[in-house]
Amino acid sequence: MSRPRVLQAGPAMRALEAALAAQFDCHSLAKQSDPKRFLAEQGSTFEALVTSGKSGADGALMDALPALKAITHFGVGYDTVDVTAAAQRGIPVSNTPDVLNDCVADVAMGLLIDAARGLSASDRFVRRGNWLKGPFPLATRVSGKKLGIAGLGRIGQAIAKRAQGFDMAIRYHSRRPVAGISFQHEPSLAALADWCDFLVVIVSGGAATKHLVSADVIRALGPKGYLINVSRGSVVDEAALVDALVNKRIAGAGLDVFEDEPNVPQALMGLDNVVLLPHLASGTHETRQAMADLVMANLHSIFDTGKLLTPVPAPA
Ligand code: NAP
Ligand code: 8YV
Repeated sequence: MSRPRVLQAGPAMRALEAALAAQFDCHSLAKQSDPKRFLAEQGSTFEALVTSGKSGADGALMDALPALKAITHFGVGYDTVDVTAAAQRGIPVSNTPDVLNDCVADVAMGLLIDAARGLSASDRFVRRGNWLKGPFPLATRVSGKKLGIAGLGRIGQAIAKRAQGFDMAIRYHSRRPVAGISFQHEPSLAALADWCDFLVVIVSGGAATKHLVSADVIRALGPKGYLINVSRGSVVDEAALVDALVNKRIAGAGLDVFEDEPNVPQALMGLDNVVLLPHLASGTHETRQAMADLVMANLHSIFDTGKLLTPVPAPA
């Protein structure tokens, strides 16, 4: 029996590419010398598309793949997949939820502690030989402080669990209160920013959350507040954040994501009040392998049962 034909939209981790090649008749669109011509000649033969945050999938690509039974997305945040276009064409979409909660929450706490205690900045201080000239300046305490979480979903709850170990008081913002959660729900993100010492952002990306962390929210955080963003760069008004960091109108920030990755605003490069990470929160061998396994499991499920294992919700 011939193996189902699967199209890979862009590059993927080596282990996923190997599994795709071994288990399906898989072809990479990015590796074609003329992707448009390739789609015109062979697009109708593909039954599944594998994509990622970087490659995404728009309606035009879906139109070029008329036999598509599913889109499987490597990553939980699927904001670069046009889910409305997929729903209109009856194509289900899967993502990779839950398997990355722990690693992303670990990095959120790591960024928070680094931003407050200046770990990265003090490492630079030692390497520059500055310790020989005097002590590193005092920093900000983390334990027992007030934590605001924007987005108390799967990862937000894993962050809250860790923060409880640091005796932090926790409140959260989302559109709806989460059932069965005792932390106080705050309907206004600006009010949450005003209350907390640390605001961790872990909402979903996309049009609905674009610049949710606005200049007003950053203002409400104030000169003693820290912003930690592990969700998507689009969620924060980056120009307003850069302005606040440069002019010390917030105490600091820890950022894993940016509006125009991998481009990071030049104005942040020389600042010690911001920790800059290259979108690595899920980037451990164990978690990325679990994400790849879930992509493969979704593909087998759609071909064996006609259903995805971890479908994303239908667009509103
Ligand atoms: P999730 O379980 O779906 O949680 C998303 C949360 O965002 C929910 O609490 C949701 O609550 C809230 N939310 C959504 N739209 C909102 C809006 N307009 N205003 C306020 N709150 C809103 O998702 P998850 O698995 O925790 O993942 C969250 C996001 O983290 C992903 O979508 C992805 O973008 C990002 N992420 C980043 C990395 C990284 O490497 N840095 C890794 C993994 C995930 P309501 O629906 O009630 O509003
Ligand atoms: C990955 C992510 O870095 O899952 C997500 O939403 O942002 C990260 O886990 C990304 O998906 C890899 O393409």
